[in-house]
Amino acid sequence: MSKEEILEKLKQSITEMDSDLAVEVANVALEAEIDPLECISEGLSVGMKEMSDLFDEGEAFVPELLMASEAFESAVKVLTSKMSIEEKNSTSNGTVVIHTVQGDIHDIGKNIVKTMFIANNFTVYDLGRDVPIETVVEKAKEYKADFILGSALMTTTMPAQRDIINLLKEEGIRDDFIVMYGGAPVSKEWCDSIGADGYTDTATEAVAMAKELILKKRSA
Ligand code: B12
Repeated sequence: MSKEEILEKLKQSITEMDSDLAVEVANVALEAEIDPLECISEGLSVGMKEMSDLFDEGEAFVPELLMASEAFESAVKVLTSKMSIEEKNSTSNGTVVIHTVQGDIHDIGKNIVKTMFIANNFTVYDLGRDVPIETVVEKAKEYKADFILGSALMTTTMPAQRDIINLLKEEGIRDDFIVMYGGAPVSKEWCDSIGADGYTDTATEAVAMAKELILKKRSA
């Protein structure tokens, strides 16, 4: 199989919600020594985006989205198993505390973002979903995080993103962290209005932005 065929098959394994196929093709990709990151961003993530779009058009439903995300995670497990061995000795790009905000249990997108950060050699602490504002701030301090990453999938839970920033300000530690937010209803305008440092609507762009922001911070 050519690289293009492998990427296409990885995408297909997600849109067909087929975990067995996802694992099988991930193994083929490893054997063919195709960059695991490319497999995730140009294969699996493309499939996940297609599933999200199908949902928005009323052509796919929640159980299908969940099965697709299971296939996604099974393939990522295979793809990153080799990477972790290769990259054992390399330095972390930064420490990340990631969560889904208080009151919100949607974590499919958060898990994709987490996967991409782990795959790009960040040290990631996943606090889970429905995480109280105070816990996010406490854990960010405890882990000496460079980044606070937060996902919100409902308009009713977005205000928790603002409250986290306000709590950081109250404690006088706002500038200790790079705060990036995302999730379907979240926008750049919202993030600017609450004083977040970054917003992207895909996990791949989030990694690129994080690398840029930390470089800027370290050279400031
Ligand atoms: C799957 C789903 C569920 C699943 C969640 C399973 C799970 N483990 O996550 C279940 C069935 C449990 C569920 C429950 C509910 N849901 Co729901 N759900 C969805 C659905 C269909 C898809 C969300 C999803 O996973 N998308 C796919 C992922 C890959 O996309 P994503 O999260 O946007 O992530 C990408 C980007 O946004 C970005 N990103 C994400 N996070 C971050 C973070 C950072 C830092 C960055 C930079 C980027 C980034 O990168 C990701 C990958 O590229 C959406 C509809 C939609 N179109 O969003 C409704 C939706 C979010 N749900 C909704 C609702 C109302 C609910 C419920 C309240 C329903 C109910 N009455 O019980 C409950 C919520 C309970 C709660 N307290 O949270 C509404 C929210 C409406 C609103 N107020 O805004 C939506 C929009 C559906 C609708 N149209 O009404 N839901």
